[in-house]
Amino acid sequence: MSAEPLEIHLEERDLDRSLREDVRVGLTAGEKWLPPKWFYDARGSELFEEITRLPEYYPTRAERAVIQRHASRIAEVTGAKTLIELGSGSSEKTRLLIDALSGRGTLGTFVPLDVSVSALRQSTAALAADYPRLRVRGIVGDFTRHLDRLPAGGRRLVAFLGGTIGNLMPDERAAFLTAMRAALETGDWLLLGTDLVKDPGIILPAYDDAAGVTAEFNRNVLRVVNRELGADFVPEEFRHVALWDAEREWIEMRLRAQRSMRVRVLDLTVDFAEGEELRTEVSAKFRPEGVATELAAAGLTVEELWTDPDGLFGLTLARA
Ligand code: AVJ
Repeated sequence: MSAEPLEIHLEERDLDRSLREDVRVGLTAGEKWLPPKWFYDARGSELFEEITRLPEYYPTRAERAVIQRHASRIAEVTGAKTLIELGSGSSEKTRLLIDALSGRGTLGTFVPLDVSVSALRQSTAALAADYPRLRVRGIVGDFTRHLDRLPAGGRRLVAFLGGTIGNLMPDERAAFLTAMRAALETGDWLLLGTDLVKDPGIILPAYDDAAGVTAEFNRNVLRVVNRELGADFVPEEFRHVALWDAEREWIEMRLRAQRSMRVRVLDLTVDFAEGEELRTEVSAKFRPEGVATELAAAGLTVEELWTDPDGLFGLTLARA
């Protein structure tokens, strides 16, 4: 089967409207910020794929190792007929789940959901080619807004991998998990990947690699704003900064203005003092007991919580 046409729940003009809103709110705030979802245009999605192959970026390899080890158990416990993946990107690691669920003969449909049309086009075409008997229904959407549009019925397993949940702020995370529970039927499953708290000496290089790929990924958000909204950021004049917040146990990525700058965007004039920083991402790290508490607070029951052999990354299977 070839992939079905993408179902679009985020039209160009919704995207444009929410980017404008985010830019207006974030760049006029006392401490300037932009949400991380705007990294992922075609170039940003490619840069992220490149990050996943860097020696310093352990999360992707660690998560793949946990999934590999427990995929057959996940297939056995869930018996899922429909696998939904939120923020699916390339869906590379998800192939392990597709293989395990297909091996048990239960899986009929795979539904990747992502904001990036380019990433979805590629992943759905590749999956449809490699899994001719699988129905592949890509959805262009935002996992913080479109959980009510997921296909209904039939023993569903929702995978939210990569530690992407860590990109939500704590209040957004709680709202997301509650919305997730509401979107599921009792008996459906959630498979959640979370990066774990560990020595910052391991975490920091993952967000500040020697080859400078993460720095380019970070600056890409300025290129997106320039292109989409006609802004005049000079990305090269911003330095990539990654820092570990020990209290909140999260990584922040920021862009530091190397000189004072005036940027025009929309009808705004945005001034940066020399050294002023724009926060572009929070990537929270978790403790296993914290994951369980947050899931329980949303009405989800933990069935299993696994980590990779090095204890770097967590994978939780929870039941609605
Ligand atoms: C894919 C969102 C989980 O937070 O680690 C990689 C994105 N940012 N390097 C992460 C990211 C900087 C990544 N997530």
